[in-house]
Amino acid sequence: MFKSGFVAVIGKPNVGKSTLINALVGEKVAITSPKPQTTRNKILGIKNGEDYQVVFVDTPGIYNGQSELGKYLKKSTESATNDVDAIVVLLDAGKVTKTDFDLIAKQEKSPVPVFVVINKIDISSYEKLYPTLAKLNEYRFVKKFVTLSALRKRNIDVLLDALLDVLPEGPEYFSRDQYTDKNIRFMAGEIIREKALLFLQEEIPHGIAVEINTFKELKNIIKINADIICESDRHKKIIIGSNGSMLKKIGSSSRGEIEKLCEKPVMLELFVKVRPDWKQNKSTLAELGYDIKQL
Ligand SMILES: Nc1nc2c(ncn2[C@@H]2O[C@H](COP(=O)(O)OP(=O)(O)OP(=O)(O)O)[C@@H](O)[C@H]2O)c(=O)[nH]1
Ligand SMILES: [Mg+2]
Repeated sequence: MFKSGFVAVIGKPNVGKSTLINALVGEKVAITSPKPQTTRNKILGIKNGEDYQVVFVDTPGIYNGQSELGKYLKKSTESATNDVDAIVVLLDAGKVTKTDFDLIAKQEKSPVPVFVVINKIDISSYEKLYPTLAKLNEYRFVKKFVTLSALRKRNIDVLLDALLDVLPEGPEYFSRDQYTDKNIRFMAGEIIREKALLFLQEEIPHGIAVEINTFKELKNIIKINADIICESDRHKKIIIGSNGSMLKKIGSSSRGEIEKLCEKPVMLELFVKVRPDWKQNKSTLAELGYDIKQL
């Protein structure tokens, strides 16, 4: 019997949803960063086994921002739990709060099995976790609780096996050599955003977006021209850095990773542009890949 299905992974920002999906799939499907609100799109990560195909749906962290971008993120997360075969609510072992309990409680009416997964056990002790686990036990509708470390890849199989237990018999939704629904052009933009998130400090990362202007795959090289979009001249100056040092750092580390992904040399031209209202303007958002109408 061939089993398949969709599994949505939801949770607060920064709990490790993207890290977990990368670990489950065994490939880098989604970018990750120590800063919250890293993921902005629904991204599919496909895990192919001999007799199964599990399609994981990565989602933006639960967020109540009032900007048009905030509305897009919220809708993205909410729509991700429609038409799936199982839901994973992910928690950070060291930072369980009322928001997590509310999110779990909200799944009670879900028609599909709900799993609660406690991540980052590598940096938390079981003693500290006891009160949380005791409280979680009150949610009788939860199919199974799993504790794991997505980063250290501990107990990942336990979760996968539990999910396979509940998945129905089904078709191959994607070809077996495919591990994500996104193309290289999208991934390139995300990699640039990941490096910017990594190197930039404070409020700037949340105010940036990346637009790929051209992506030309030639025989021996890939030529990419991209803009980092930011909200003010002050941010632009910081992103460029003194003598262009910050932009160079973001560019060269992005280029290295895109080259690894494409197995080809990459020529990356990176610019910084100011668009003060990009988070509020629906048509700009759509151009940047955050089109609420497509959700
Ligand atoms: N120590 C530890 N860190 C982890 C673990 N899993 C994820 N992290 C770290 O937590 C941070 C956030 O991880 P992400 O995977 O980006 O979190 P996310 O839930 O996808 O975040 P958003 O996309 O912003 O909602 C990163 O710095 C990860 O390296 C883990 O098991 N242990
Ligand atoms: Mg994420």
